[in-house]
Amino acid sequence: MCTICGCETTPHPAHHAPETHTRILQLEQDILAGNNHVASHVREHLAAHHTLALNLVSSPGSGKTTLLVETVQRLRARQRPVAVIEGDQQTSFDAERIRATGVAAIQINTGKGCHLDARMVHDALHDLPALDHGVLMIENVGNLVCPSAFDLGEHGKVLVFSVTEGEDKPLKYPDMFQAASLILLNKCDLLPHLRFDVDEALRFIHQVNPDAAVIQLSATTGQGFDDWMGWLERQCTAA
Ligand SMILES: Nc1nc2c(ncn2[C@@H]2O[C@H](COP(=O)(O)OP(=O)(O)OP(=O)(O)O)[C@@H](O)[C@H]2O)c(=O)[nH]1
Ligand SMILES: [Mg+2]
Repeated sequence: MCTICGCETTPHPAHHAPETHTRILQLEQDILAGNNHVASHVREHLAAHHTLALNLVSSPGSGKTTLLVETVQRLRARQRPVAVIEGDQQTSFDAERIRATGVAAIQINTGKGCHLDARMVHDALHDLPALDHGVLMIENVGNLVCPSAFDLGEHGKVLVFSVTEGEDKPLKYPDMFQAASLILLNKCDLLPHLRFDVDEALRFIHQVNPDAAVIQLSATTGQGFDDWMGWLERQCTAA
């Protein structure tokens, strides 16, 4: 149940009297504190195995799974242990796309929920091999709002922002853009066919998150992947 956006059965605070707001805010704080507690266990497990964990967030269809399919194959070619946790409301399509590469993947279906939480990741880790000095990729549910509030025990959030979404998304969804350590500007192969101003998008990104690193790439052509893999290797070393 998500008290951040009111998905599933929880009513949104805006629809309630002030005294109810207080109660809902308390509930939100309790849920986030409980989540953070489990996230710290996940972080301990990852640290014990020197595993880098990244939480891939984006709007639906920005190219997370396409990017992951290409990325896990390149990591395997570099002898990096790698596994994927896939989050979607329904279907196991994305986990099947990952498993087709030979990489272990766990699919989590959140039903009416709009984000992964730390408990889901914690439980999925029981079904994955240990990834000593490797990488755990977590593809969150496609949603630019709620996943920003939930720590999964990851080292960082990587936001996949595709050029078909419009330059204004950093200003419309600032929480998610602020939460990201790295922003992958995806589908750059389509730029010649779109009216998307890259400079303006970069300006908006840095307006809400001045420290964000940005890599321009294409998950389908492989353009920009050397920079992305280089960034990953540096994070692995740090982890
Ligand atoms: N042209 C182009 N298309 C891309 C690129 N990356 C992904 N796509 C296409 O975008 C569509 C969505 O890609 P997915 O990888 O399924 O996106 P996703 O973010 O995993 O989607 P959800 O899991 O549903 O949120 C597919 O048709 C992909 O082929 C890219 O770099 N360039
Ligand atoms: Mg996907």
